Amino acid sequence: MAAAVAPIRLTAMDATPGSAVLELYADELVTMTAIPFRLTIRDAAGRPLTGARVSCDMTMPSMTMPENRPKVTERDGAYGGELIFTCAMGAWRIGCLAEKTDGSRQAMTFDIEKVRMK
Ligand SMILES: [Cu+2]
Repeated sequence: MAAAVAPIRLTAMDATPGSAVLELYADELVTMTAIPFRLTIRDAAGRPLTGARVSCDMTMPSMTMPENRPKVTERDGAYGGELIFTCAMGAWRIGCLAEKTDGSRQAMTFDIEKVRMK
């Protein structure tokens, strides 16, 4: 299903370049549409991080929004699910947190400039 679309690829600004990549499977980001996503996290050696507990929190820096936490499932060495942007009145921020099997945590922040109203 999602593989047919070339994803929009976002890099976490607070992670080592290339170590956290969020792919959104959509031609264009529009509101009120379930958009499949895939988060790939790599260690220093470039290996995909597996076995972590990953959660994501979608917020808008410019306003208070209702809680928006997509369900995240690990599959094929990445973490994915579907997310929905509920507002087109500004930038979005997707904050993801990986709790690794060794107990350490990695935070990753992805910024999205704008989403079009459907
Ligand atoms: Cu909003």
